[in-house]
Amino acid sequence: MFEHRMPKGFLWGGAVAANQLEGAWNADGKGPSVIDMMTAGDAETPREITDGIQPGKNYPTHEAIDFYHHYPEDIKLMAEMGFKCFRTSIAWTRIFPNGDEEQPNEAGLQFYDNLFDECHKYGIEPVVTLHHFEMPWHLVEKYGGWQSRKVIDFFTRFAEVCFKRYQHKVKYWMTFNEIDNQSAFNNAFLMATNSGILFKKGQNREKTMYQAAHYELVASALAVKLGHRINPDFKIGCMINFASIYPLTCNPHDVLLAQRAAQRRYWFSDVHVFGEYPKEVETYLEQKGYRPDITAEDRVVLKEGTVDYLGFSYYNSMTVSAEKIDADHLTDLEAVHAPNKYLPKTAWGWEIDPEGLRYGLNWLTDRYHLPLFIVENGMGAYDKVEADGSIHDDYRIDYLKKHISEMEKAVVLDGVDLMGYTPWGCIDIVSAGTGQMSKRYGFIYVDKDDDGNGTMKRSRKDSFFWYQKVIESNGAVL
Ligand code: P53
Repeated sequence: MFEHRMPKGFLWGGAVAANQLEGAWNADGKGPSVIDMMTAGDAETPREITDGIQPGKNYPTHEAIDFYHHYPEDIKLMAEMGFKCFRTSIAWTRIFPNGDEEQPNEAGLQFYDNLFDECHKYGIEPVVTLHHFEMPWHLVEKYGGWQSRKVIDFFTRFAEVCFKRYQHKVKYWMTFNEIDNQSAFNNAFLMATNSGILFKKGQNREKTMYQAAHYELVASALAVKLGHRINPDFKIGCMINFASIYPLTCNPHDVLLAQRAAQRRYWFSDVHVFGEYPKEVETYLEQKGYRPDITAEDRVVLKEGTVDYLGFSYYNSMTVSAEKIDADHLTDLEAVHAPNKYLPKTAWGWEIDPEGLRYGLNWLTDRYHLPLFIVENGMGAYDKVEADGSIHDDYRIDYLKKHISEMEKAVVLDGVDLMGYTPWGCIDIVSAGTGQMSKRYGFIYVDKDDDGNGTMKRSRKDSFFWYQKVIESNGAVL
């Protein structure tokens, strides 16, 4: 046991992304985004990315939970839980429906004014991601997504409009959500959501990924510079999908591979934080003969636009084995993933590892020496509604309790500088990975099923009342 001292002003809250909850996918001038082209899948079936909207198919983001029209009610429920902050994203396509316009769409800007005002009514601080799997479809089609350097200009224009418009309403920003997902460059879903890239047959996926990621990193650095000029009080972070990486055994082959896997996955945040590419990646690109378009001017921009904090999601750890592929032959991280026999799994096969969060908080602190922000954590689960309407989600409470406890040890016992904690999907939303409604993360239940049926009625799960006490006690009562 340890004396409980979470810092005053710790940002307890919850997180979502525009595309997964707003719905209203073509309302008030909004254009379609890449994820609006994705059908619903399930635990076994991947989402299909269709070329344009096809009649008769189920596109779950189109309506989602219709937060666009329900936000006053939903923010009120979050306030009832005691939220200090609310993380969401600004859908690029509400502001620039095609992405390459000169002038923004006023109706889209007005929506986020209303939303942020609603948050402030309850003393809830908005935490805003600019790029969360929502690239305008037009940019995907016309420019090949982030394969084109031109997209840097479109994105920075979008960022500038948002920074100027909301400079007195939003202080905490993040540029790119989970930018490192694309280290798994063979995964079509992750390449589409991260970078708006649909591969052509025979295309070198790895090479393409390094180029696109470079343009994103430059765009992010330019946005950081712009943001700080507009309001020096802004805190602008990067955002990575973090998994603690473990060697399967203490065989040095496994240990070396684990180190290499971390180098291949965390170089994105190295560039965000240090403003330069790590040696290992430069050397790898050289060896592969990829020679991405990285100009001397880009390198200056990267140095000038380093981030203020590091935001990350934490769902699981990742164990790697060198049995088939060793450190010198590593390309795709998914190919070296090995099951960890010490860890239980969710119904979707995600390994549950609370201590990995404490390990990760320390690891990231050692590597980056920056304030950290846990902007996603949680477990997808099927919920059962009882006859009286109650939902006894003790499995969710158990998962979160264990993770918060490890988080608190990292802060109190290990001295980690942590800004806040926003568990994922604080209200039930569309799953990004599967497109399901039934993969639920929320404290707030939404009555809607995978086929789109339901009343959309919101209700409080047991975890709602539990999290309310956690926040009220600043994390002392778990
Ligand atoms: P879902 C995996 C696959 C897709 C998105 O994921 C992911 C991950 C994380 O390992 O990233 C984040 O909905 C993402 C959210 C997403 C959340 O994880 O597939 O930032 O948009 O909803 C949870 O269960």
